[in-house]
Amino acid sequence: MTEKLLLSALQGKVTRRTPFWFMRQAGRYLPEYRELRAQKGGFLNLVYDPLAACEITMQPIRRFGMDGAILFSDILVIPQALGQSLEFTAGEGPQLGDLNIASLNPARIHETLSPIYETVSNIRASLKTEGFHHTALIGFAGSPWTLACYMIQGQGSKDFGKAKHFALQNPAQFNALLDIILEATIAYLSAQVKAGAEALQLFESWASMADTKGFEDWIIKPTARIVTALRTLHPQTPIIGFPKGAGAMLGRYATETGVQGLGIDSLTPLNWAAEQAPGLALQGNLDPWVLAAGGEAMESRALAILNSMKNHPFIFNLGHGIDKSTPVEHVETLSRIIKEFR
Ligand code: 1CP
Repeated sequence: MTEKLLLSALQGKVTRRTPFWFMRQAGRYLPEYRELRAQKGGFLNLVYDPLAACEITMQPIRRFGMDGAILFSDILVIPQALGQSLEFTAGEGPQLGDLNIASLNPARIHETLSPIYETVSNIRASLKTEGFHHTALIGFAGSPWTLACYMIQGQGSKDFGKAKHFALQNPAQFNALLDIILEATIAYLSAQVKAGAEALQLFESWASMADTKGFEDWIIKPTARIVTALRTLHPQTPIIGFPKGAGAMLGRYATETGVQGLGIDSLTPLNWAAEQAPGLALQGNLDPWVLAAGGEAMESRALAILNSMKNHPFIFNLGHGIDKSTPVEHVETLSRIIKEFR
């Protein structure tokens, strides 16, 4: 059996070659993605189409041979499955409808989400039939705080001010909302594992919006509950937490949530992160704009990352998602640099 290096790293092993994948590795920088999206008439049509979403997941794997294939979906399908309306208008990002916490129903999420489980099993089958035996299938969800930010704010935001106001002024209602999201997330991720996901990532994209107390209450505690529940249901399935912008709270996230892997953003030194996170695999952290720019700056920074982590369980990734302006050739070059590094 071919060793899946990404899973070995998440078991705490230093691997013979550094496994890699890139956040947003499927998406608009790829011409074959833009073509399929135009055909299907919109992002959510792709997400709920198990054949199209599988195809899109496979597109970057065929080109670059990553060690991780991440399910093509979005974190905002959970609010939608809970009953809040969701739209993606071209060029404008997500728009969520009015939030009525009392009407959200975690018991019914599978009615909306079952096509996504079918996508997961399709991807697992495609990886096998297309011969990508070294590639692990990564399922994912947004973490409760980040999802609550979108659900209250109704859209992306520079400060999520409305969401923070709500959290601070209505703690009981806010905690009820976190609990609902948490329950849905456990059920959703467990279903992804049953359908074939081999590792899971929790995206806490807006960790930087909390203060230190909020970080404990809204980020660490709910994440720990999700991790405990999933590790009980699926003890073999490692979980990567990615608290983007956690800063000096990274160590507490690493030691108190129970995750096996830690995603690192581009402004956090990897060596410092390793000290904060004893026993955990690290994943990161090339700036996506360094990838977009390419050239010598990209090569030297990529090699510096690889060298600094060569004796540590490590998965090469970006510090955030690939930008749509990124030339495909830069992704090719970076993939080659990582694969050839020893
Ligand atoms: O084609 C398009 O126009 C849609 C662009 C797009 C894509 C390709 C969106 C809209 N989402 C995605 C896919 C996606 N989203 C994946 C697929 C797997 C892969 O990495 O290849 C994943 C893991 C996500 C997760 C996601 N969605 C996050 C967490 C990661 C991050 O970027 O911080 C977040 C915050 C979202 C919300 C979202 N979805 C899409 C946009 C433009 C946004 C950001 C909205 C905002 O805050 O303004």
